[in-house]
Amino acid sequence: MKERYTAISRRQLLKLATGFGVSVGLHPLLQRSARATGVASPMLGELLPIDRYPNQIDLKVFQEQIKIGDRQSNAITVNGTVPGPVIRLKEGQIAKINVSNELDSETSIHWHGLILPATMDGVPGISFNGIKPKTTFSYEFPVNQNGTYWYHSHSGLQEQQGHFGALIIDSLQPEPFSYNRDYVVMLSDWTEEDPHQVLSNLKKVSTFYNYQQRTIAHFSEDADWARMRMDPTDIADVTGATYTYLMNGMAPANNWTALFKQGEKVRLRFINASAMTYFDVRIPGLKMTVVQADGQNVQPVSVDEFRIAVAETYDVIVEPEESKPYSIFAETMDRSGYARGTLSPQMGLVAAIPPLRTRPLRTMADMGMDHGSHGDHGGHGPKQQDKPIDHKSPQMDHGGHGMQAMPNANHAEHNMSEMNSSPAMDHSGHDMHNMDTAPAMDHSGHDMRQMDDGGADLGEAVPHGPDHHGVGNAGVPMMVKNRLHEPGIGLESTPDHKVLVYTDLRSLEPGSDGRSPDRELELHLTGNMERYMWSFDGKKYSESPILQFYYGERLRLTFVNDTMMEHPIHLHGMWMEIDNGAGAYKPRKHVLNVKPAEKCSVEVNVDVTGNWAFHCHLLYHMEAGMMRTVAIVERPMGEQS
Ligand SMILES: [Cu+2]
Repeated sequence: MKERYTAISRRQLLKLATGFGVSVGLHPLLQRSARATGVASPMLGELLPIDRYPNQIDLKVFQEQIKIGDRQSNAITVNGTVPGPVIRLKEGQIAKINVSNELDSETSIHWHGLILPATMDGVPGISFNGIKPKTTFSYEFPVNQNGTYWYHSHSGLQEQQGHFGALIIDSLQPEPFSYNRDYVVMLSDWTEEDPHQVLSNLKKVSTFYNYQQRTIAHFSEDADWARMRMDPTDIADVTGATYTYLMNGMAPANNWTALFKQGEKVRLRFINASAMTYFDVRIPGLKMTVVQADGQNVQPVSVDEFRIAVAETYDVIVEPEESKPYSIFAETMDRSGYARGTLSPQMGLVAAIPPLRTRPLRTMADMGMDHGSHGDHGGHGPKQQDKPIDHKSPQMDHGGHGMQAMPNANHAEHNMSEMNSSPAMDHSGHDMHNMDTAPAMDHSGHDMRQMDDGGADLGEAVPHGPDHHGVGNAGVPMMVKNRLHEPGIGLESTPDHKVLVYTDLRSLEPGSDGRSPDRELELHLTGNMERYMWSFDGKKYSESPILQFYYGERLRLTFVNDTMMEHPIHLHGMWMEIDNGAGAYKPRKHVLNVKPAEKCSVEVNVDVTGNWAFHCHLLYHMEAGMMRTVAIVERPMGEQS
């Protein structure tokens, strides 16, 4: 709450923090959270050196009224705060974390990005039975990695209500970069609405929160978009119409502040803990050097801006040259709002807040109509096809076929001749096993050797396969292409302003496994926006088969995004090595943002056992069914490795 930030001076805060060896929440509920150790105040955000890592950490999950911005609202807190406390662990230790559920409903904590035993991963129904009301579950796992991670509830929609926090693992070895100050910058989206109400609003009217939607009169001109059951203004399902965007739990007006002294290097650990919101992050006047992505060291890249998908983390180092305040500005991808804080030589200073940029519109490329592309390796030049669609523009007929050829769920309408002969046209019996053997899975132009170069036929469009994935999929793009080198919607045209792209990410160390993948699974990201259905391969979680990974294999997972929205795809328990052309230096990530009409691949070393969650990290997409269980099984007899 507001008073929390102003009533106690920063010096007192630091005293508190250091006095306990580990700091505690600054909440009226101090007494109960004081029992927790190994945790730091989320509001403060600063990570101070600690001399002792606790053997045990106690977390308590409450439902209570807290103040966000200037309003009281109903939240689910961890140890009394939103975000919950920053948990500090040390690489090499055994983590023991006791989570007590003070709610009336089941809860859970998933340790996002951690490689640990499946039974400790914290997903009810997959990893364990959840934490029943008024009980405590003790998580215990070895900590075999370091970097910036986070934790959150994996029960229902609790994450939207504030049930998340940062998880920082200090490195055993000296880090390959240096800094004088170290801050967590946790971004989130907050609504005073009950998240179940939000979901039910979306189910009733998928554009419920899209106040920027064109007028009906205008929209009726856009018959082709309507036929695709899509709207070019549909950038985010849930927007600033209901959300307040927070930085370390603080609304823009509360101005979360990170202090620095002139000449210092400051590490900022950005974590996107949003339920639904992508942010574009910049600090006007400062270059940011990206040193970690998803907790993994990368070869440093200097950027002016980066997009952070839901659930991703990026660590950057900045060196403010002047002793003046700088705005830390996190603008939402749909330009409907922002989270904001200040990097400042002293408390109470503010810097100019940039105006929100123009709302972007979906393009031909997002609809899979950009088949004329010839591998735009440069990554930044706006191509003609990437311009927003304007019906008066001849781009609509670009390449010589009209929109009437766009396939959609109405099979009577589409006329792609090769579909008529394909066995995959039988939509009733679509399952993963069939997909592995169906001739239709051999997408044209797909060549394993080519892909071993990094899979990166960047920008080269290939036709979408014939399978439309049934009613769970409103339409498929005609052409899909690898878009890892593209900055993403709204960031295309930024001369003299470097925006991070996935092809910039190169692991600092080469991967230890030189094997080429011996098997490929292709998964389509599917949806029917009008009905707010989201799924993989047109089947929602409740009706989908378990996805089988073979123990010991190196697997290529290929994603084809049939929808016109970005999806942050998250695999639990195993790293995804992004096939971005970096060869042995593929970056390891736990979340991959897959752009509209994109086809891209990751490689996975299947070196764990058990069952794991695999899902879109947009909370309402996951809830609507965009999730699978991955089971690690023995390779079936007779299948070649
Ligand atoms: Cu999604």
